[in-house]
Amino acid sequence: MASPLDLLRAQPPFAGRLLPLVMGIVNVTPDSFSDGGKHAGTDAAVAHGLKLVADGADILDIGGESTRPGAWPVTPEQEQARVLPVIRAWRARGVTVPVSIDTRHASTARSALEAGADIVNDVSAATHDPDMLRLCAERRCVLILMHMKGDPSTMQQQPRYADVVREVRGYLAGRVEAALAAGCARHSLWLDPGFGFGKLPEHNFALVRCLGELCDMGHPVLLGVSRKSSLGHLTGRPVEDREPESLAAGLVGALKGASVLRVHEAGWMKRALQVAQALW
Ligand code: PMM
Repeated sequence: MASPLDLLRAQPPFAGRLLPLVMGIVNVTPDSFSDGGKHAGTDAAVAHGLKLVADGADILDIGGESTRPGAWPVTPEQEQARVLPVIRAWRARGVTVPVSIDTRHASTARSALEAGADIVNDVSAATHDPDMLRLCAERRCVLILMHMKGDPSTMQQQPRYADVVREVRGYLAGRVEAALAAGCARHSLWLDPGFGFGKLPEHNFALVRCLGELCDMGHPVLLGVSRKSSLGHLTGRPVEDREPESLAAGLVGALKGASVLRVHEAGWMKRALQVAQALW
């Protein structure tokens, strides 16, 4: 099984950096904003992950708690009951791609890593649970540190920034320092501007436009634009009809230097990247 870091290093060159990896999303939740309820049962979630891998996903990201604006938290127990059987089933069925656990709870991250996950994707940048950094340091796993202003229940209530790019960059630099102080290895920290998390469309677009400034921090940068409402804001399309928007935004992210694209339609993103790479 290739480690996430080996996968990143083995990517072909693209636009002055490397072609991004594609992370396919499996939300085992009744209420995620983009695909809520579609893969809420274990069997449906297992099957969806297998399809994403068959479509070419390089990584699977599984989450059991919705972080859509206004969402209320779930308990770690509820979250684990949703995600652990799915991760175990993927491994039992021979899935070899790295699995990322999208959680803010250290207990969920720990049990997911034991069940076969490799990466911790924490939308709170390990601020929600005081045990998260220590756990990731001990397990030497990749940790994704994402910027979010506030928390999901309040984050879209009039977010304000003087300079969003500077603020997000400064915040992520601080979280990198905290993770290093807790014993995490520098190369295992991936950064994410948190598209849609406590940001207006203009903030999200500025962060993609200036993604190079985050990439220059020396860590792989993950971008999650797929089906997000700022894209719908541009074209007026509802969430279930935003694939062209998602592919276009993903490609811009790739050209700006993203190392990982978190998407719902992994096969379509892979095909778009293949063409972009051939023509570039
Ligand atoms: N977006 C969502 C959930 N988890 N994790 C990271 N690292 N980055 C994101 O942009 C992100 C995330 C919400 O989107 P979804 O409901 O479509 O999964």
